[in-house]
Amino acid sequence: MEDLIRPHGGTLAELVVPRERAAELQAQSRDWPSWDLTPRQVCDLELLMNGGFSPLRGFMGRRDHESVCASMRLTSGELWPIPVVLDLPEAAARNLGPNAILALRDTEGVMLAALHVEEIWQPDRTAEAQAVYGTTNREHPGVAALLDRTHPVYVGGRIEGVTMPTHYDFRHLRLTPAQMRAEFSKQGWQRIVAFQTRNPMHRAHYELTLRAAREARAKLLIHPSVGMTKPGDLDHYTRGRCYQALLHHYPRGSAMLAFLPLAMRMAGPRECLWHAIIRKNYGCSHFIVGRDHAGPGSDSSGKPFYGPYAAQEALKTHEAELGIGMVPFQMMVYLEDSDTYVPEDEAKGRKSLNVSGTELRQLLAEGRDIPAWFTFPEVVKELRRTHPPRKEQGFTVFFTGLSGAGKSTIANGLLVKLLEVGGRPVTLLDGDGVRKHLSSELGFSREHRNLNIHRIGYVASEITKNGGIAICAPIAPYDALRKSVREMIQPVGGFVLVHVATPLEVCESRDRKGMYAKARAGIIKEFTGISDPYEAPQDAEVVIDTSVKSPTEAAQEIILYLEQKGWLSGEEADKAGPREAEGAASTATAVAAPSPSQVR
Ligand code: PPS
Repeated sequence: MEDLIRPHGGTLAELVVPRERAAELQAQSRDWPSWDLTPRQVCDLELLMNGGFSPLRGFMGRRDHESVCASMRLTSGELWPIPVVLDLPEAAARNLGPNAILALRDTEGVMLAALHVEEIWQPDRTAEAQAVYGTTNREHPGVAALLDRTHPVYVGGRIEGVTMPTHYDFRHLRLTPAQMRAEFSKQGWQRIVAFQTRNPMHRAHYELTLRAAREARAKLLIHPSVGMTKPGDLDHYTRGRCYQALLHHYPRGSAMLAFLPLAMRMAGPRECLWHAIIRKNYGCSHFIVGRDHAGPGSDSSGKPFYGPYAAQEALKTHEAELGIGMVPFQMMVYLEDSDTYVPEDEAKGRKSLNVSGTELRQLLAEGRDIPAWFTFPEVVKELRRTHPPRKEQGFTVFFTGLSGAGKSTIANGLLVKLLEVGGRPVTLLDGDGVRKHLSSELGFSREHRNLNIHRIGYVASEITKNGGIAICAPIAPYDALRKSVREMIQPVGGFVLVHVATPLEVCESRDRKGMYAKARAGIIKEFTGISDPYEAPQDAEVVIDTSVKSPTEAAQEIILYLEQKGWLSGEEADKAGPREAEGAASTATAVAAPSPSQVR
């Protein structure tokens, strides 16, 4: 083990205490204040405890924090580019006296560590954002997390680790720095080049890592971050399966795979230094730095947050001090004429091919072929399992509109058509049905309506996530809540907002339930459209006015929209009815609202 690179600061700072001390801390913790860690904090604590963050021995105090922000150094002089701090809400911090010990617990309440509180202070998070990320623009995911999702008080102090966070998945890949070092020694590996990634790996990554290992005359450690990565990234379960599949392509005995429980900050150059330090702690002598390493891309004006090779420059500056060798790499592109991958510089003037992340998602969504030169068949197979084509994914059709606008009638028509098509389970969450079964205690204040819509959105997102079709038909008068439902559902499947925009006069003249008359008479308070607001959506995918369109036509229009966007196949849309909207305009007829029911 002596032959491996030494950890940052000289020794591995593993913070888990012996069993007897852990039992003592656990017994004493009954009298201590405690804090349930956020997912990000659990990641940071894990790397503190396992020595991945050596030489840190706890969450940073104020002077270290300020020094790291200003000069990328701890007060001890060691290079350290990213703050590792414990943020708490004011109320939780208020309970902490000087010399307090705080029990740090996971989300299930298991005590992971004791924090010996040394300092409590209110940081200037805007200044921190500027220093660490070089911007205060919230389009940067690290800045948004810091300014909007970080608590206002920081608490610094020494950690005594009680037990490591539990992981039930990929356990054999979750090696600590000491375990990784032991594994390297066992295999007789001394020169090891680490590859950091938050994405699935394709042929370009494979070629790049092979070349890097050859150049550095080193073995390869594929070391993906599986803590928190950039919002919207592919989940680590799928990535894990892809990496495992890819591993078999490397020459025997030349590559290993392990998971790094890192909560990434996407801080570009600073993050690159941090990644290198962490890999040094894991025993790696070299580190691959590609184009725009750990960068979040560009802002809304198209300006990149960091230069494409700023991270390489940053590590170059500190390479000698850190003692870890950088293996810089340009983007690899595919040359069709020679069927090879080369760095982009070498491809100048020749026809090169690439598939961007967006293009790949599009190919998967449409169920189209993914070129063999781009990735390996096993990787494609894994990606297809997670990204089935749209016609096999779940989706939600969310109706909104005034009472009596015809939402339930169209929703029922759509339900029946989709059941006729078959293939996916369909659930109708009708306004009245939901009020009866999910929200019976709620009234019609803004707060209660929002709660009601949130519940509907949650249920619909679960149905969608699991490949079903949810049809929701509440009034949903507030734009912000409709948007938050969209945000909940879109990452897990389709979301189609249908505005049933039948004019108020028509709804009132129908007055199927006699409610408008009561609302006018003041018997029903806060009635939408009469004594309560309705914010018409500007982002509806389909707009239907039932004073000029029959419910059958309306349902058919939605079916055609779903087909056009790929959520239903052409064959399914054909089964659902004629392509030409039929029938003359008619007034919607009432259909009794069924209870939320799932029908296959
Ligand atoms: S909301 O705002 O989305 O939570 O409303 P929703 O749950 O869809 O309302 C369901 C039905 O409640 C009846 N109702 C009222 N609507 C609006 N305002 C008030 N104050 C009210 N009181 C009762 C109304 O009939 C809604 O059903 P639909 O099917 O829309 O007519």
